[in-house]
Amino acid sequence: MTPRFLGPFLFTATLSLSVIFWAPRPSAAQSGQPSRARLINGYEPSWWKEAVVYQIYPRSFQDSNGDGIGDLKGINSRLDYLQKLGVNVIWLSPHYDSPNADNGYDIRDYRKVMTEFGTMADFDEMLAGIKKRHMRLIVDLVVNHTSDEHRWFVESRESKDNPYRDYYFWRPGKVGPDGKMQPPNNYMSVFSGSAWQFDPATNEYYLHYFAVKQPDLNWDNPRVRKEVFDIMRFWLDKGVDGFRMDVIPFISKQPGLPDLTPEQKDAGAVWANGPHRDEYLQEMNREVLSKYDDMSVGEAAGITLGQEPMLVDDRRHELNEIFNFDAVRINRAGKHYVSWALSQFKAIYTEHDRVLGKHDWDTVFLSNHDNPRLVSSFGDDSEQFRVPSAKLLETLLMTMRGTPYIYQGDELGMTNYPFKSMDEFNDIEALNGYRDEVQGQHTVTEEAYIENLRHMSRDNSRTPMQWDDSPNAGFTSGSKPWLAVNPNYKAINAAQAVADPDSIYNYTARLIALRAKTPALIYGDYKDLDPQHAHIFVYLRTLGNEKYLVVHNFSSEPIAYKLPAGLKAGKTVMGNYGGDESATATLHLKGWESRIYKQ
Ligand code: TEU
Ligand code: CA
Repeated sequence: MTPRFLGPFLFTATLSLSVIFWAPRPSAAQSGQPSRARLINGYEPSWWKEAVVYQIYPRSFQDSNGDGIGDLKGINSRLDYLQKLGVNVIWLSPHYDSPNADNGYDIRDYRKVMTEFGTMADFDEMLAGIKKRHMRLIVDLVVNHTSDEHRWFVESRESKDNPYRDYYFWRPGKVGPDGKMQPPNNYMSVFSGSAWQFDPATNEYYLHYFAVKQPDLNWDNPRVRKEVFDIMRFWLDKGVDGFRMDVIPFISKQPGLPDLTPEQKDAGAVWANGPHRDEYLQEMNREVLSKYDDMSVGEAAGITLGQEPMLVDDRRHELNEIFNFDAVRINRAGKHYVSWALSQFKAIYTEHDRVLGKHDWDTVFLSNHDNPRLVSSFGDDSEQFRVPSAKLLETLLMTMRGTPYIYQGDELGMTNYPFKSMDEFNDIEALNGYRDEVQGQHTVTEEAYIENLRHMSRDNSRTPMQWDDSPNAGFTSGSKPWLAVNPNYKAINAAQAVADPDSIYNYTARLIALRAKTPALIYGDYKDLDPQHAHIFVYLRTLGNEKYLVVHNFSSEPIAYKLPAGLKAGKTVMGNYGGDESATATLHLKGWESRIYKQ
């Protein structure tokens, strides 16, 4: 029992300790506190806060040599299309040499371009093309794990005393109650099965949070951290403007790698909270990121909203922003599709507003290469409402506080794919799950498994970009794209969209232009005006006397919506149905109608 008098001292001690622990270490730059004058609504202005990011999944963007696989020359040939849309930063999913067990997220050589994607000269030409058009490029940094074909791992598995052995996590198995050898602990891979692979070469297991061909790197080994920092400098010195960092919170493993306890249901949360996570991110910032005018966005699976400031508070010198998955994952429980209520969804943004302060910055996204299509998941991809609901969702992304992300094809309202059978899938996550759950444990029928994939599979977002109504949607001049083109490409394609002033593409371009010239939509305060309404999402963005009212009807039913608290709508700025119902307290909204007013 702690002697009583110690109590208060202990209390103040821990608080002060936590303050010391929590209090960000004033960096050199910090001594020159940014003059308040320069702050906008208390925020330090930055190009990456004002940017709109466009994510390219290179395998599916544009093929230039007819082999059915997208490539860097293909991207280069479409840069005018992106410049016209008005995006400022391109995030390129992995373009590095890889055996593609997980489509590039398994890297064999960090300084070499994937053969299918082209050459380093193609990369340099693409980068130059991006810069010439006043855009920036961030590349994907996948350093929680490598490919098992990376020379470090090839060396590491040679022998227990190989100099690269400690670049990865090797452990002896343990004898189970049935006397049989079993993995070192009960970690399960994200892609089904144990997270440990036995290697007869040295009779030990190696750790892989993802696929067997994606062994985890041991960041506790300072040589590994140095290797990573050198790789980052290699690309930054080439003129790249920053990194999207793959599962970056996972880099610090739990000491001793104990079993997950029954209470630890969410392995990701355990994997994301290792003891050295912040220390290593601060070292990365000190050694590399702080030395360039760059942008760093971390994919932060396992990090709760409450923890977000620990990674993005600019006084902690770790990352600029992270992807928190609360919103994009509202429609799933584990890997299963679930329905969701708008009030739940709205509450997430109110929480983000409450938790994140002036030294923090957020991302705003509802789609990427790991999630199903935006309009199919959060809108209504029926004939009647696909266009208005896609425009509504882009309006939401461009009027929330945080850096917005567009995933390739969202600007066209591309939809989920009508998958019918397992042979149409390519994604290792879908195929491994099928092997284990349908064929292995028979815990789910084939039809039910595919039905869930129709809603959830990552392959929904990986079908080739639909450029026009020619064969294979103009994605490839070859006969067989690596993944089938969505059969609705004749109706949904870029050529049609660019030519149609009322298209989702041109509407999104106008939204991006509005945001770029409206600081209130970037740095302004956020207030949800009707959190409990089941179908209406209405909020204010305010910066000084600049006030914008944004209202969305998240249903296909028309609604005569009376604004709360005697509020009247101001002057119409934009609306996805056109029209000009302004200076009124009641708004007659069509299905999936979205409007922006200047108050
Ligand atoms: O994704 C990590 C991650 O969160 C996903 O694995 C996700 O949990 C799952 O796919 C949901 O369906 C990153 C990359 O974005 C992903 O493409 C890679 O497969 C993964 O890491 C491993 O590198
Ligand atoms: Ca190609």
